[in-house]
Amino acid sequence: MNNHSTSEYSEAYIALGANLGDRERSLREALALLDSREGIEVTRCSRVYETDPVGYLDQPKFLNMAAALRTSLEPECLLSIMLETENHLGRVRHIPNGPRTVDLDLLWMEGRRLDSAHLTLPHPRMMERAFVLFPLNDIVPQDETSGLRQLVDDALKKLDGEDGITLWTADVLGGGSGLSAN
Ligand code: PH2
Ligand code: MG
Ligand code: MG
Repeated sequence: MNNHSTSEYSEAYIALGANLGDRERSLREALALLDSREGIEVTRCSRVYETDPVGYLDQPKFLNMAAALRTSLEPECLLSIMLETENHLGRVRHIPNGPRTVDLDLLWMEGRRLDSAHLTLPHPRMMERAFVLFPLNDIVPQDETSGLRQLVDDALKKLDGEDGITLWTADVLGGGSGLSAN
């Protein structure tokens, strides 16, 4: 029985990016690894976009996507599992903002605000980046209650256009059947 209005679970939104190696496979594996962890369930995935690099320009194009997670973990704990997942998939940090097999960024957790040494929520730059906003726009429901829908709508209006972003695939997991047990 559970008559409480608050849940022990939160909905978290993450951004995924990859621009080295088999990019699509890295995204898929990152999602499967996250989903396999205790306290994390991947509930929705955006389409995948191919995007021109932003910031540090002399690097290959990215594949970017976003996912919604249902999690019982606190933000810092979720973040450390995301970093473990990056490391597991062979990410080596050479150049800040440079090429990577997979980059996982925690964007939003039900409007929670946090400013610690390792983590700032909401993610400070997410609303300026088309490669984050387009994927998010795919998966934030119209009736999302923590304010993210409104933020995404407002930010999309301020964007210059669709420069540097093309749709890569509508279904990175293949067949739309979700994540298979592994
Ligand atoms: N990530 C960065 C810097 N630049 N550009 C694109 N297109 N996609 C990214 O994911 C990306 C970037 C830092 O994490
Ligand atoms: Mg990033
Ligand atoms: Mg990152």
